[in-house]
Parts: sequence; structure tokens; C-alpha cells
Amino acid sequence: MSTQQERFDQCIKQDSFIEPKDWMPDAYRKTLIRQIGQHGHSEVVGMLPEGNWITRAPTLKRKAVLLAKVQDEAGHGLYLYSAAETLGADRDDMMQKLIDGKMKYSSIFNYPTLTWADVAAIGWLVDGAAIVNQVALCRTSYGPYARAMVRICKEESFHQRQGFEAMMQLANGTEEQKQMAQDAVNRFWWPALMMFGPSDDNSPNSAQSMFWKIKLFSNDELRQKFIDNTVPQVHQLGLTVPDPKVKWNESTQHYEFGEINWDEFNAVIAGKGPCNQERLAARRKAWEDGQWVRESAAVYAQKQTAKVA
Ligand code: BYC
Repeated sequence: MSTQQERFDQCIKQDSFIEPKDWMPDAYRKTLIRQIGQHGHSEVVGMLPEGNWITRAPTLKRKAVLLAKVQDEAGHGLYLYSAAETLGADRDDMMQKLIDGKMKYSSIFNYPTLTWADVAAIGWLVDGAAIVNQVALCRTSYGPYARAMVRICKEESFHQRQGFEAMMQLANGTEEQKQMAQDAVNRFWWPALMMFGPSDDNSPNSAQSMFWKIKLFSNDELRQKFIDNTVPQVHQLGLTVPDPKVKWNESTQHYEFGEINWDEFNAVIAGKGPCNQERLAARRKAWEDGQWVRESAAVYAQKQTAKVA
């Protein structure tokens, strides 16, 4: 075994961070670029379903909060693309792969936001699921990814709380508003569980990623944690979980739950979800419309460099 490999293995074993200039196996680099790139794309595509409601937010306060949240998601995308660049990834290439359907983004953003309650449900359930996954990633083995996660988690916590508060207002509102809240939970509950990825026995990347401590907990462990956190919140809102099998198990100290529709999950990640085409078309248009901005910025940067030289 090479000294470089030994040093890398030692670093992983001791829970130290691997930094951009450190030697790392090619497959470790490739896995990180895949995961961080997809994570960045999820943040950026994730702006679309919520952005859809900025002009229709019910009050000025809700509009201001939603604007700030969507802007935060753009920022998360930027930290993540920057982290991927430290591994040698090229941002234009990642973007091209996203719009060509060659790189994935989170399945959850392929579902439509039909009512205002869906925006509340995204804040509460989707950001809630994201936090469970991302808090674990604050100790992931690659330094720049872990550090990006610390700030992202702080912002996601605010997002989750505002989503819960918006949901609480609906759940305690008129009968119609309460029904709207329940309908959003019914439609977003299962897709939120799918965010954690396939079950452990069907997750091709998990074993290696856990060995390298890129992932510290398995998909099923994190999904269970989210369910244990969230079921009491649904009850607190006076709503119901759309799964008749949800039941507290005293001996395991966890909630039991029903079977996830993996056919639906596989269809969505294969590009056949309700909004996949619409999401990619929106990203493609934004990329093409922004061409002149990228060109101008590049010319400006060249001029600045020439001045310094
Ligand atoms: N959606 O072997 P597996 C947010 C893919 S955004 C789509 O378990 P892995 C927010 C997976 O990529 C939060 N694809 O993979 C933003 C793999 O395909 P490839 C986003 C999925 O990587 C705006 C294949 O299925 N969070 O918070 O070990 C507003 C097999 O899976 C999904 C992150 O990205 C999925 N749900 O584990 C509001 C967190 N699940 O690449 C909120 C970082 C799996 O082999 N990522 N796939 O073709 C991770 O923690 C891991 O990548 C995953 C999957 C747990 C998602």
C-alpha cells in the first residue's frame, strides 16, 4: 500500500478531515463530486416549487420570509458548487449535466406546489428531512463539504421552523385551511420519506460511502430518525399521518411505518415524476438566459487581471 493511501486511511480512521490538497483515491473524489454536485443541484432546483409562490404569498410577512428562504437556497447551491470545485469539478460541466438529465437532484422537487399549504409543508417536512441528513454531514470526512453543511444547517433550521409555524397557522385556521394543511401533508409525507434514498439493502453507494465516512448514517437510519422526530409534530398540529401503519413501538422506541412506494421513487429519479420536465426546462432556460452574464463577467475578470499584470 502506498504511503499516500496509508495516510488517507489513517485520516479517515481518526475522523480527521480530508482537505482539497490532500491525496485521495480517485473513487473517493468521484463519489464526492457526484454527491456534492447532486446536492448543489437539489438546492438550486429546489428554488423552483417555492419560487412559484413568491408572487402569491398570502401576506407581506410571508412573502418577505419566502423571498429570503429561496435566496438562502441559492446560496446553499453556491457553497456546494464551490465545494465540488475544490475537488476539480467544473461548474459549467455540472450545470450542463444537470440540464442534459445526466446528473440527479433530489426527487422531492419533482412534485408540484398546488396550494400555499404546500409551501408550508416544504419548509416543515422537506427542510426538516434535509436537516436530519445534513446535520450528519457536518462531520462528513471531506472538510469543505462538512464546513458548508454547518452554515447550511443553521439556515435550514430557520426554514423548518418557519414552515412549521405557517403550517400551525393553517391547521388552527378555518376548516378549509385545516383541510388544505392535511392535503399538503398527505401529498408530501411519502415523497419526504423518499428523500433519504433507497432502503439500505438497495443502496449501491452506501457501503463504500460509509467506509469512507462520507455518509455517517445509512439511508434507513436517517429516515427512521426523521419519522421519529416528525410524527409527534403532525399530531401536535392536530393532523394525521397518511400512513395507517404508523405506530409507536415501545420496545424499539421507534415509530413503525408502512411500505414506501419504491416504484414511484424509481420512476421519479429516472426522470418520470410529475414535474421533472418542467424543472429541467426552467433550469435550461435560466442557463441560456444567463449566457451573456457569464460572458460579461469573464471579460471583466480578464480585464481586471490584465490591469494587475
Ligand atoms: N433523489 O446508493 P444511494 C434541500 C440516487 S435539498 C434523487 O443510496 P447515495 C432543500 C443516488 O444519487 C436536499 N436521487 O446513493 C433545497 C444514486 O444515484 P447515482 C438534498 C436519489 O448517494 C431547497 C441512487 O439513487 N440533500 O434540502 O449513497 C429547498 C442510489 O442511491 C435520491 C442532499 O442531496 C433522491 N432522494 O445516497 C428546501 C444530501 N436518493 O448518483 C430544501 C446529500 C438516492 O448513483 N446527499 N438517489 O446515479 C446524500 O446524503 C446522499 O446522496 C443520498 C443518497 C442519501 C441522497
